[in-house]
Amino acid sequence: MRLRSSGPSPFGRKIKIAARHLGLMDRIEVIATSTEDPADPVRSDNPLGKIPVLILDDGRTVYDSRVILETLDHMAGGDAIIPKDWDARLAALTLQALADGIMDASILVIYEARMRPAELHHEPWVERQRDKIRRGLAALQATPPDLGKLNVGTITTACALGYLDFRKQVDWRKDYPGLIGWLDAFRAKTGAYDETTPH
Ligand SMILES: N[C@@H](CCC(=O)N[C@@H](CS)C(=O)NCC(=O)O)C(=O)O
Repeated sequence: MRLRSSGPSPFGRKIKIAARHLGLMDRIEVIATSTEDPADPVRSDNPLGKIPVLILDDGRTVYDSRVILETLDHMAGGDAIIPKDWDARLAALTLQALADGIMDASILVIYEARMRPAELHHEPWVERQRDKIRRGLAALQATPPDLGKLNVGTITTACALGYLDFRKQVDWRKDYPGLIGWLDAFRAKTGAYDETTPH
């Protein structure tokens, strides 16, 4: 299989952590992808032009990160990173939605600076995105996710914190210190987090 992704992509990191954790990474070749290059083939694999995209051995293309994780869970026999038990499943999927939302807002903060001319930069809109990040982090700190068995929710939460460490949209370590121990505990559970740190 081939995975279109980039080193810094937090959504791509979800896939890399999950694939390593499930022992599937040796079946995946990572193809460096630039979503900003109009000539990059990613746009023919995913009309949205977004990464990650997983290209299966039979040629089917799978996106977005949630569906790819669903696919990896299926390949690992099911109940691997997406719990079968309904209550646990609901909690994991909702946590994934929250952490994905933090990453969406975090990416928009970066894109505002990178993609829009400085004279069009609109600070209230950026603050609105930062507020989403802060509310998300506050919710996570208030009820730290259970780390018993890694799942799509906890993997995505770790990626969200890692992306904020990398791009520094907010200083979560100062403002939400209760999450520092959580991330350390996640890292202790799987080497895949440190192996996929963006540089
Ligand atoms: N919902 C998507 C979000 C993916 C996403 O936003 N990826 C970013 C890079 S981390 C991207 O491709 N951005 C390019 C663009 O929005 O055009 C997922 O879960 O995979």
